[in-house]
Formats: sequence, structure tokens, C-alpha cells
Amino acid sequence: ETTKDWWQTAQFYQIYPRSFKDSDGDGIGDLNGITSKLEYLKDLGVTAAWLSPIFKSPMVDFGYDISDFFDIQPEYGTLEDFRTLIKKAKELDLKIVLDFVPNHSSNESEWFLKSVKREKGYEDYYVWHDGKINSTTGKREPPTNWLQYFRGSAWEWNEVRQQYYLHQFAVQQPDLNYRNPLVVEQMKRVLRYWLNEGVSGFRCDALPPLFEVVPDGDGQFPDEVVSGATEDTEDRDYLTTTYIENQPETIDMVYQWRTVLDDHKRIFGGNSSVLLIETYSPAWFTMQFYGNRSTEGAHLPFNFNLITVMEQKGLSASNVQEAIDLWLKNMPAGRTPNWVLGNHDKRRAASRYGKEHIDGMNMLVMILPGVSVTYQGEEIGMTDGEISWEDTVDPWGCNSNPNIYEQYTRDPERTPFQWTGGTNAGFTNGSTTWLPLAADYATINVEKELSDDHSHLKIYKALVALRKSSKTLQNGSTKYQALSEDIFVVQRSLTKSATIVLVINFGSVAKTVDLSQFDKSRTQSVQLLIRSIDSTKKEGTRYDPKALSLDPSE
Ligand code: ISL
Repeated sequence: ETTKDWWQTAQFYQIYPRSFKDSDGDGIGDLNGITSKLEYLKDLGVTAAWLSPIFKSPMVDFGYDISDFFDIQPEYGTLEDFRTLIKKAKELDLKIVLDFVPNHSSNESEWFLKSVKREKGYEDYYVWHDGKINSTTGKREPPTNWLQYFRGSAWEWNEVRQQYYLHQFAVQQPDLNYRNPLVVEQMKRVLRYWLNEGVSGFRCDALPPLFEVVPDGDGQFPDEVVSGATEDTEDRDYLTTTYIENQPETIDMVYQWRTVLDDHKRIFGGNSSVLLIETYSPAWFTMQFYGNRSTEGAHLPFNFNLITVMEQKGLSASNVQEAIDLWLKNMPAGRTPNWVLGNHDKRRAASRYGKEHIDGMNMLVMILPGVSVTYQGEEIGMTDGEISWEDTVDPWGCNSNPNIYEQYTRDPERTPFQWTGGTNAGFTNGSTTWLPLAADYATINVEKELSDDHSHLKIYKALVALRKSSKTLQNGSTKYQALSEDIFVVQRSLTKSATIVLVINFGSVAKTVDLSQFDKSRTQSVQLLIRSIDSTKKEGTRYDPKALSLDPSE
């Protein structure tokens, strides 16, 4: 077996900086807060932390609207603070991965301000268009019917420039024009700049909308057609996204970024740095990011199937099997799989799957081959906050209305991290928090779960430790199967004696499982390694694999 590079066996951990730890009492998380908690990450067994955007931003989309890609958001700290964070991380042998947001900038970026004024070199930095004149009304209209992700038209009229600009996200997030070589080069500068600051790679944001279709000879873009997915004409699902998503040029751009990373390593030495790709695309598109026979691409295009399949169909053993198949059966040979349960855009795993299933799902992503990515709070079983319309700040929520905002808002999964059961959950020493806390912080928090004999956190730590020490989990073969609607089994084996099995009961009634049905050789007693929180079994005890009883959600 070949030796693996660091990222192939890594435990990734996503930090949402605004909600992780506040060091200065303003109720907003910051870099010094993160630095003060690096030891916590080390203790969890994390290899690399990915920070959601920390760059200068008007915070319309909480950092995903960047006004200066080369500077730090003042409320998060300074470049010096960032360097301290990197230094401390290096001391602890933790890697830091930054968010790279290539699709758009903030409308307050100097690039955009210059483009509005058609300053030399910036004329075509964004996707500008005259629009069209309606033949009946004689009025000016957007160039196409394209919709943004956050509800409403993807085109905005600019009075100064007297043209429309494209924004696939909020009005304040104009799309950069990747058909302009100056933009392509500028964004590679961004990558090199942060590599020089010592980061270990990037999570690349929002890849599907990077390129749009090439306009026709008259400079016109085609309309999307009504897809019938929703009746809500403001909602992006109302139309197809044939022309605005998943263009082939997007794949090639990622290959170019990979070259930037590899060149940097070749010139300056050091460890490999990684590219993680955010895309909710069909497998035929997603898998191309990995690269092809002649070209290396992203190290890890995120696998969101355990989120999306369950969102559509609910949690069951067969749906879990389908989600795993979707990745492993489509992944090109020799690549590293990965497993994601949540992020800052999706309802929290404990709320989505049900609190009782958080340990089972954490076990699942850690026993499956490849790497797993934890969103802050999943290790303690954090649940969604309840955020009223009045407290709603996410642009996706705000672009809707009080009756439907809960369908769109992403605030519930972004509430402050729960460190203790004390005032403001130990997130801040100040009196306010930028988003209300989730209600359950008195019982779901790090301090309590570290002191409890058995807790989500202790289970999580045991899993990470097992994964780190187990050759079986790192190199073993994989077999998995839904034995029924409720019972799911994953088995990893290196040799017959070095076999690890995970059995989950997704159902709400107790079941007795015969593991020899799944694997004929599995007749000798099995020893319990790690059990979910409500399990009454005992670690170290031996059980009969032909009659293994499992309580609901055990
Ligand atoms: O959130 C989604 C699905 O639940 C996606 O449609 C999401 O908008 C898309 O994947 C892009 O997300 C990323 O870029 C956005 C930002 O708002 C998100 O927080 C980020 O993860 C714009 O930069």
C-alpha cells in the first residue's frame, strides 16, 4: 500500500468565525477567539480547520461578500492576529484552510467601483449587459429571466454605468467575469497571497455559477425555461439552470488553481496544500473536479449526498446506502472519498437527522473510507436555533417574507458555539450575541460533555482517535449494506481479525440483527468499541453477531 499524504487521512473541521469564539466582547466571533480555541481542536484530534471567510466585507452575506480579498475583516482582527493564529496552529501541528470565494466580490470592492466607472483595466471585470427593450411597453428589461440563488432576478440595473450586472447571489455580490483573463489572473494572485501567509489550502466557494454560457453573436444570453419544480416565481428552482450553472470552463479553472498550489509547493517546498470544492451538482459534473487521467484537479470535491439525499427522502438505512453508492460508484479510481453531514448553509445535523441519530451519523462518516468534514458543533450535537423574523439577518431569509422565511434562512445553523452552560454559552464575555443562542445550550455544551462520563463529544473524540490509530479504517476494504429499512451495516476489514463493523438502527423499535447474514465469516463474538449516547451496552463487552439486539437509534 502506498503512503498517504496528510489530507487523505485528515479530519477536517469547519469553523464559522462569526460564531466560534468572541475574544473582545462585541458578541461577534473573531480570530483571537479562534486562536484561543486551537487547543480544543487539537484535543478533538482535528488535522485541519477550514475557516469560513475572514476577509474584509460589508457582511451582507456574512463574509461571502468580500470587498478586499487581501485583507482581514476588522471586526475579526488584523493581519497580525491572523499571523499569530497561523503560528500557534503550526506549533500545534494544525493546518489552516481558508475560504476562497471566486464567483463574486462585494459591490463595495474597489474592483467593482472601478468597473462601474469603466476605469481602464476594469471595464469587463464583471458581467455587464445593456438589457433589452420590451417591444410592447418600450421599457428596458433585464437581459434574461435568470434568477439569483437568494430569490429574485439575477440582474441589477446600475444607474452610473447605465447597464445591468449579473449577480447570482445577493444584489451586493456582483459576479466576476471569468471570461476576462485579468480576473482569472487576479484571483490566482489571491491564492498565492494566502499561500505565502502559510495556509494549507482552500475551500472553494460556490463553483456551479462560476461561468455562464457564452453569449450568441449579438451578445445575447438565452433565457432559462420553466422547470416546474416550484410555483414560486422568485425561487431559483422555478427555472432550469442550464446556462448559468455547471459550465465546462469551471472544471478547467479548478485545474488551473491546482497548478497554482502545486507550483507553490514546487518553488517553496513544504507540505501539499489542498483544494476542497463546494458544489451541489450532479455526479457527472462533481466528479470531474477530481481531475482526469492527465490532469490533477481538486483533492476533495465535497460529498454532500448524506445531506441532500436525506433532505429529499428522509433518514433510513436504504437512503443512506443510496447516498454512499452515489459517491463511491461514481468516484474515479484512485481518488479519496469524503463525507459531510452539515455546514453553515444547511440545518444542523442533529436537527435534520434527529438528535438521537447524531452519534450514529458521526460514526458513519468516520468509519467510511476517506476523510470526513465536521461542521463546528456537530461534535457536541448542537441543534438549530429558533430565530424570529425580526432577528433574521441572512440575506436569503431577508429576501423572503415573514410567512416563508424559515424555508430559506440559514441563521438557525449559525448560532454561537456552545462552550459552557453559563452566560451566553461562554461564547462571549459581552452582553449580546450577533445571533440569539440555541435554546439547549445549558445541556449541549463542551464543558458539560467533557465532564460527563458518556457524551456526544466523548464519542466523537473516541471516533477520531480510532480512525487515527486504525490501519483498518485507513486502508481496509469496505462493505456496506442496508439489511432492512432500519438496519445499516458498514464493515471495514484489513485481515479477518482486524475488522471493524458499524451497525445502526435508524428505526424507532428495537431490532435483532444477524451479522452472518451480511458476512458469512462473521460468526465469532464481536467486541463493543464505541456506543451511541443512550446505548446501555458496555464498551469491551462481547456480543453474539448472530443475535445482536439494537435499541431504537442505537
Ligand atoms: O446553500 C445552498 C444550498 O443550501 C446553496 O445554494 C448555496 O447558496 C451555494 O452552495 C453557495 O454557497 C456558498 O456561497 C454563497 C454563500 O452565501 C454560502 O454561505 C456559501 O456556502 C455565496 O458566496
